[in-house]
Parts: sequence; C-alpha cells; structure tokens
Amino acid sequence: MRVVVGGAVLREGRLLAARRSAPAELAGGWELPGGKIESGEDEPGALVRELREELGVEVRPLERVPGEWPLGRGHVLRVWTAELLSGEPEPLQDHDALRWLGPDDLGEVEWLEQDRPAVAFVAGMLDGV
Ligand code: 9L3
Ligand code: MG
Repeated sequence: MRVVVGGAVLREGRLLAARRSAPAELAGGWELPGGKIESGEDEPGALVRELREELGVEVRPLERVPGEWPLGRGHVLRVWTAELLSGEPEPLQDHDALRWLGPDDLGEVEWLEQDRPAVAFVAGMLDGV
C-alpha cells in the first residue's frame, strides 16, 4: 500500500482548498494538496516537501486526521492538519486555483470524493483555529 498524504492547512478559521489541473480525470476537482510519500520519508516529511513543491510554502504538520481512504491502484489517502510557517500559497504545480474556505464555504467547491471525509472532520475544527 502506498500512502498519499494530504494537508489540511488551517489559518484563521479557514481551510486551504486546491483545484487540481492534472491528471485529466481529476482536473477541476478540489483537494487537500499533497502527494505520494517517497522512500525514506515519513508522512509529515512528505507533506512538507509536497507543499513546498506545489504551493511554495513552508508548513508544520500538526496531527493526523483519524482514518484513511482508498484511492485505488494500491494507494491510500491520509491527511494531516498543518499550519503555515511562511509564504503565501500559489498554484505552482498540479493546481490552477486556490481558496481559503471558512466553515460556511466548504460546500462551495466540488471536493474529490476521496477527500470528503477528511474535509468533514476538519470542518469541525475550524472554529478553534
Ligand atoms: N489524491 C487525492 N486526494 C488528495 C491528494 C493529495 C491526492 N488530497 C489522489 C490523486 C492522485 C493520487 O492521489 O490520484 C496521487 O496524488 P498526487 O501525487 O498526484 O498529488
Ligand atoms: Mg499532489
């Protein structure tokens, strides 16, 4: 099983959502940005690298969202909450739009099916961050 780690980046009561531009079958869907763990990495380390590459930011992973969700082809999605340490996210790679969503806005974007349970869990945390 290969792990894909997604980041629930939280700031001032809002969650960062990223719209995928690739691959074609996922383009237009919104996700918690991240990607596959590479050999030798742990989950937080992979998330830090992925968000640096994809968004140009430095983050600190905080905690695992309970659960994991199958992605098909031997991959599983795990999600960590994270805080921004520096930089302003930009869609540098694999995304063409970003949004910071508050608790009332989370339903405004078409989340990838696989990300929905984690988004629902994190929704309950937004009042506290
Ligand atoms: N995926 C699903 N939800 C996410 C992420 C980061 C990734 N929050 C799926 C999309 C791809 C696979 O995992 O099929 C690998 O992701 P990536 O490395 O292309 O970002
Ligand atoms: Mg990715």
